[in-house]
Amino acid sequence: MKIISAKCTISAVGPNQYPNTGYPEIVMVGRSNVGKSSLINSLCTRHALARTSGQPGKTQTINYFAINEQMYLVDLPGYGYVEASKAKPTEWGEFITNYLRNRQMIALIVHLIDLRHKPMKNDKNASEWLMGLNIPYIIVGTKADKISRGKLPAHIAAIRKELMLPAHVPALIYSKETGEGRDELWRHVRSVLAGRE
Ligand SMILES: Nc1nc2c(ncn2[C@@H]2O[C@H](COP(=O)(O)OP(=O)(O)OP(=O)(O)O)[C@@H](O)[C@H]2O)c(=O)[nH]1
Ligand SMILES: [Mg+2]
Repeated sequence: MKIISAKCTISAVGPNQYPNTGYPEIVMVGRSNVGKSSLINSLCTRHALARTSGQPGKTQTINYFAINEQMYLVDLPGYGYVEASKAKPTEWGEFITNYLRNRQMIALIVHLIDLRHKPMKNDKNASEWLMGLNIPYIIVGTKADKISRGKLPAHIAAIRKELMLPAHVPALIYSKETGEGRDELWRHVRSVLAGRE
């Protein structure tokens, strides 16, 4: 994907602030610190488009990044970080569950799981809830550079099993350090967007 322009346009905490340009939205979800903001930067080959941090809880609002004036990559706050969230099943604030439940422009939910660890209870809850929304859904295993190559298939298989992913749900790997997975994820995004037209 050739990135001609990538800019942070809006930080929203409620529907009044969502954009009305009509671009489809590709949404990053996952536990705090899993690498959602880093994934947006890496997809755009920009270092500091989305703010990242070694500390969980960095992203606190729904952040829209307009790509090539044709789609948004949407960065969400993570779940599983107690101070940043209310006690929802997915441990997200209500504004996030409302966004995911009601926003018609969502074309794809990208659910990030850290490849180093088995999915936790909150990952399983989130996955089940997200699949119930009936929006195209994909798993991306992050931090692939932290796992030896030979072990990656076993880690992906463990994620598929723990989350009970149906066969039609893709599970890709990604590393922001090496860029591995970038082309494949963009290919998938493009095919999902082509299917909406
Ligand atoms: N080695 C490695 N580190 C990564 C990768 N992706 C993200 N990280 C690191 O993981 C940490 C968290 O990254 P963020 O992108 O801020 O995570 P986030 O999911 O946006 O976190 P919140 O905004 O708190 O929900 C940072 O220290 C990143 O540098 C990756 O592919 N490889
Ligand atoms: Mg973030």
